[in-house]
Amino acid sequence: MVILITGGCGFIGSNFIRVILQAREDVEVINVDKLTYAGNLANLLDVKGHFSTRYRFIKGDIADKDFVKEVFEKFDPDWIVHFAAESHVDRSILEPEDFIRTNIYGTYNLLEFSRMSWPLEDSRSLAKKRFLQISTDEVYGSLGETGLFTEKSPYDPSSPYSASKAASDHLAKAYFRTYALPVIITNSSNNYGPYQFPEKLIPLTITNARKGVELPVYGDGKNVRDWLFVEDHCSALLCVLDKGIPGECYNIGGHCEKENIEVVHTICDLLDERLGRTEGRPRRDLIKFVTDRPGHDRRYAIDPSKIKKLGWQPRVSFEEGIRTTIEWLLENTPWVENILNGTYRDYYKKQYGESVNGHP
Ligand code: NAD
Ligand code: TDX
Repeated sequence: MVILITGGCGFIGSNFIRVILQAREDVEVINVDKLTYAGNLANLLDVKGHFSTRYRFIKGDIADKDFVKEVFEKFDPDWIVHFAAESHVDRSILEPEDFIRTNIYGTYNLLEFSRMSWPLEDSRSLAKKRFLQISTDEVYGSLGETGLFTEKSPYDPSSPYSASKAASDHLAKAYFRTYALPVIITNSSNNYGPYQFPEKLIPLTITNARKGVELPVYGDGKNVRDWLFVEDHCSALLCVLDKGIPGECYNIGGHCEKENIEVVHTICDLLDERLGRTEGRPRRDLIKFVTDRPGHDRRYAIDPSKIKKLGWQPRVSFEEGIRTTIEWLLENTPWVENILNGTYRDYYKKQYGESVNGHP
């Protein structure tokens, strides 16, 4: 079984590669990643060592048609698990173009080459194929004070990021309806955990609070996100690959709504407890309320009943997950420092040499 994983050097993709290689001995992973600023080969150093016969990395851009064609011809994948994306909302507000290119056009390329390579007329062979489109709850836009997103909630994206994810989900659905491509879409809530790039709220706050640097909180800090530990997201994806029905969408979340300010307070208090106060002052003093994000969605919250019917449930509480994340970042100081000083971008040259152009 050959699985093509896109964006496997990012946060969720790298966690998922580790999980699936451990869970499934019959699986060979081809990880295709462009290594943008968010892609880090250090996220997979242990995987490269432990699973060298079943894991292969190829540097490349899903928006490059020739590259994607070459990958499909060479590896003839059974499953596509598509994580690759520009993923940060604030960046999409400043410079949307890469979001359109990667998230929409890149997804189109993968769908199109799947359509051309898979035996759409032979239902028995096709039954083994899967195209898993990893999406987000942000496509549904914002909730008011009550209610939950279900799979039937209308798409109503607010940012260039969520609009680009919504567009790619629509394409994926269209490929199921038009060509019977066995597409499944998952819409997950906010993830956190090891290997998350320190631009996102939780790792940014931990990194800054540890150093005693200002903690930016947008607006009044009362926007609500529904937090999910990354390993629970990965187990949900395994469950959907195993038991999900093509053409269906599954919302993934663990009923863990928190206001941003509560998350920041928790991190400050845990770090005070773990490291002592910074210059005698509680870390909460580092909080700075800053100008709000334009189009900032007020509240996200997932109704996960549908995926729970497949037998999935989250195992890690926020209290446990946030402690694990803090400990991981404290134990992996070089991982963070190499990102902050930019040297993480040299891993490719060190591991694969300058002569490799990245093509298979
Ligand atoms: P990330 O930004 O950490 O990683 C993205 C990865 O994709 C990087 O390794 C990057 O190099 C790669 N990539 C970007 N453009 C590419 C291209 N053109 N070709 C090949 N590779 C490319 O993102 P993440 O947080 O791990 O998110 C992964 C997926 O999950 C995304 O599709 C995102 O929309 C979705 N998602 C994320 C969250 C979350 O909370 N982080 C929640 C729900 C859904
Ligand atoms: O410095 C900050 N201060 C702050 O108040 C940052 C970076 C964020 N925030 C707020 C904005 C959001 O309300 O915290 C909340 C979380 O922000 P992000 O970590 O940027 O995540 P979000 O915008 O919710 O999107 C994330 O979850 C859904 C991922 O980045 C997306 O890829 C995913 O689809």
